[in-house]
Amino acid sequence: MSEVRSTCPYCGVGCGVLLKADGQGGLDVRGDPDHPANYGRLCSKGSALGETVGLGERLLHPQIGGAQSDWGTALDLVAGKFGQAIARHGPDCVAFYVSGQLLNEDYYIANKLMKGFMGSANIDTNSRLCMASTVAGHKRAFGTDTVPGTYEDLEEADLIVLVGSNLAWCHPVLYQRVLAARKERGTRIVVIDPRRTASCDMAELHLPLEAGSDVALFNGLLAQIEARGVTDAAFLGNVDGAEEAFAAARQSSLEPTGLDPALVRQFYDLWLGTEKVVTVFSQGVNQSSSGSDKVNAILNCHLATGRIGKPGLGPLSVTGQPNAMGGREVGGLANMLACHLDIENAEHRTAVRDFWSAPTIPTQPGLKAVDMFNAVGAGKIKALWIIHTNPAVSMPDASAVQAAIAGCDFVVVSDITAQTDTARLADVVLPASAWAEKSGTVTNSDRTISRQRTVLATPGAARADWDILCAVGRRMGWHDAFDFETPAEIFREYAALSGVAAQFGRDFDISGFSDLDDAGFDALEPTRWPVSAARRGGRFFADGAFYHANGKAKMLPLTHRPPESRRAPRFPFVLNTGRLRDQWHTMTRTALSPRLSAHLAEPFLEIHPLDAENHGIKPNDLVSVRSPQGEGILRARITDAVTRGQVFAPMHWTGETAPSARIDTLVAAVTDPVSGQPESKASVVAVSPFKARWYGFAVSAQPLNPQAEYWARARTKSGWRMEMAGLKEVTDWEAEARALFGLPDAEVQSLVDVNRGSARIAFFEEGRIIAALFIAPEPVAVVRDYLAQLPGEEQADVLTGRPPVGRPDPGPTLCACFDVGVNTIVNAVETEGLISVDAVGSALRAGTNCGSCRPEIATILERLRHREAAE
Ligand SMILES: Nc1nc2c(c(=O)[nH]1)N[C@H]1C(S)=C(S)[C@@H](COP(=O)(O)OP(=O)(O)OC[C@H]3O[C@@H](n4cnc5c(=O)[nH]c(N)nc54)[C@H](O)[C@@H]3O)O[C@H]1N2
Ligand SMILES: Nc1nc2c(c(=O)[nH]1)N[C@H]1C(S)=C(S)[C@@H](COP(=O)(O)OP(=O)(O)OC[C@H]3O[C@@H](n4cnc5c(=O)[nH]c(N)nc54)[C@H](O)[C@@H]3O)O[C@H]1N2
Ligand code: SF4
Ligand SMILES: [Mo]
Repeated sequence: MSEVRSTCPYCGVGCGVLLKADGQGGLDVRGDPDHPANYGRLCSKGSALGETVGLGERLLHPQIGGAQSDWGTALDLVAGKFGQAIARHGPDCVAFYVSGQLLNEDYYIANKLMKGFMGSANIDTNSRLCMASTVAGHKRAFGTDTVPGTYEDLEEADLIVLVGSNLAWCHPVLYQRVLAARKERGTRIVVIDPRRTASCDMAELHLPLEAGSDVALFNGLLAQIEARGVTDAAFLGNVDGAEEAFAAARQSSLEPTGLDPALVRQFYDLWLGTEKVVTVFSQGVNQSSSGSDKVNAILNCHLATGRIGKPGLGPLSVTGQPNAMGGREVGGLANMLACHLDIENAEHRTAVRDFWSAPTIPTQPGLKAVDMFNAVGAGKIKALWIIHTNPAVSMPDASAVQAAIAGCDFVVVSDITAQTDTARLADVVLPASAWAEKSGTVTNSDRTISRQRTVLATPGAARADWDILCAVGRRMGWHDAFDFETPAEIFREYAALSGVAAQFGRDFDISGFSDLDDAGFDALEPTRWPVSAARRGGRFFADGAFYHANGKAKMLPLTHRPPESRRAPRFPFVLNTGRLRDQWHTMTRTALSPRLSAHLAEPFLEIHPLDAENHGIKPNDLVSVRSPQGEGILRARITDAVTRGQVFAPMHWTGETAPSARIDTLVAAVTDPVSGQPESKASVVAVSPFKARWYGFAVSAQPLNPQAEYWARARTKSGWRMEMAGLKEVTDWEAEARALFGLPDAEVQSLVDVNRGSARIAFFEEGRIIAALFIAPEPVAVVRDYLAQLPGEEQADVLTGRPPVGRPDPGPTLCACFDVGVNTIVNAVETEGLISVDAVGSALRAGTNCGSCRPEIATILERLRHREAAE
């Protein structure tokens, strides 16, 4: 079978992949050398895609009330319940909560069904938690939500400023492109982030600003732009509001940033002195109660200097999800219509309604995510359909969201697995086909539309998301409007609608695709919009033509506002949250890969050494974290990567993987007043040691059944590994272990010291280890990565908890592509005298495929160099 060209289903870089079914249910994956997003590169997550397509946890049939059902029954029920709710309580009593991971075709249909036919604008998306502040900021500045530049700008820039973006881990292929260009032209990198991240390793400067103070920092830059005369007077002729913006910037103080003024001056000098500057921004900007203002503070500086839309310069919002951008184009948010048309504009509404021959169209924006789940909790939403997202984990105040979903009259979830915190609460769970089975299009961060193509057969009764939505639309009586048989037909209709939008002067125009035939759709090459008779691709705004009614851009006068939640004696820390290199959101796919699970196998809380000391927290302790919303337990990671008063935790763990580490149960549901985007990065918490009676580490060939205050499990090549800790007194550890592993009769070896409270227990089948448990009264000291490999092996002396002499312990996996552990790298550096990342690559292959681990290898080299220097 030949390779199929498709697009990676994870981040908004939108890398092209070449896929080949391996005939055993898996996939061989490599980067598409011809795709303009990645030119053959892939990151660790993309490279491991083949490990995540197994059917072990797939949902294969519709479920009603937890029992298997069939499509006819399930679709009738869904259509009936939505229809009855609308008939009884009006259209605004129903809602869809969808996702930036839907394909354009799925998204277009969801939006059409809700806005044009059910008659409400209550369709919002997880992009509200992700891109909403950028959408609002773009619209306020440009009069349209359009990313001006392209990825090539990253290669042509002389200065790249990463604001609230951990590009090295979250958009790794773009980061690789930046590093490659840096080799050639010496591109300088500045990182603006309260936390020192992997993206700082190659940076000239890192500005660890106080959480939420970006407006103050960029106001300061704008004041300097004016003071030092770096403005572009001709360009400012196309910009309204400059005087007011400069005046506000002059009044602004740098104090809220908490930064060393000398460091700030260095940054300003670089920015002012470098024409070709790209300011990349992401969730450290968007996920804030002043998120929209942060975006405009950045855009102000680019507008004032005319540094926009030309090669190598401009603001660049990097999108998170594979189709975050497409969602903004199809009208996936509650406050917009498709194709950049506005819900508040009567002419736009009429045009869309006529185009769809729709019975209705809402005149008001619908509920934004946080308000939507509040309305669900208040009983105002009678029927809710959640598609391709896991809000019981990812929404702020997640326990309240969980309770709201559980209490709603009728909840439908479309997912590829029923084993998510959200699906477990649904009345109906519908089996969706997964990315490798689907066909359609996605739009990436630089407006490039790419195809996802089918490479695997859809298993069981699963169906594509657009197909499920259309089936419900038809059953509700709108046969013609939802009579689609292929994604190509939907794409053509969508493209034709964009032609209507273009008549209103909107920039999103792909009308050039409205008569693309099926073969053309199949063969569609990655294409940057617009695609119309008038223009194709390219950059926006260099010519000073904007999309406000008068054709100008707008600069905004801005004032710093601190995060809504304030530190107080009861809650002395700011809780920052974000992503890890090898996990994707709520882990339903990446956690299926042992390689990806090996990088960081347990949830954690980063805390500064002095704060840890003051709060009695020692390395490897568990910590109890409390906020006004909830509480959790995580592993302490003591590091000066965070500043004092700040703690950081990853967002990924769930009720399925580590129930006490669902970080959004701690996050306050505070939002930006303009965009409605939650402040996911600045809640307040208190932290104290969690004193368990016992601590445990387990490995097992089979899934485990833990019962403890704290547990976190991860997949390994040979099964599972798990950390545990509990308060319950246990007198018979062997019985406890048998229950945990579900092994009532297996052959056992054990070493139990009742007085000390320690136990080491291993189970065997035909001489092979099938499970082992290590218990101690303090955090267990065993060689975890070695033990994790043991299930299935014959190893007599497992109870020592460490490898026998002569068997090296590779340590935690650093290079996921070639499975190279930290210890292996340290050992090679020390014994072979390797001095560069490339030398490590030549010796061990580590870092030579996707490159995602290169920053971490650099850190190891740096650390060893320091140690040598100190010795
Ligand atoms: N590996 C991986 N990659 C991903 C994803 C994933 O789940 N895993 N998800 C994708 C998605 S949907 C998204 S949206 C993107 C997100 O990509 P990023 O935005 O790069 O990722 P985050 O880790 O959420 O946050 C970025 C940084 O913002 C910083 N920050 C916090 N508060 C502030 C502040 O007040 N000011 C500033 N300047 N910075 C602050 C945090 O310390 C953090 O390092 O990643 C995409 N890529
Ligand atoms: N504290 C904190 N919270 C955050 C963030 C943060 O930085 N900090 N970031 C926010 C951001 S930017 C984002 S984007 C969200 C992400 O949060 P979510 O969207 O909730 O997370 P995912 O795990 O991506 O959820 C996707 C779901 O879709 C399912 N799925 C996979 N493929 C398909 C398919 O083809 N069809 C269907 N129907 N379902 C499928 C998956 O199994 C999974 O259950 O989290 C937000 N929450
Ligand atoms: S950078 Fe990685 S996760 Fe993002 S699209 Fe490319 S391969 Fe996929
Ligand atoms: Mo996101």
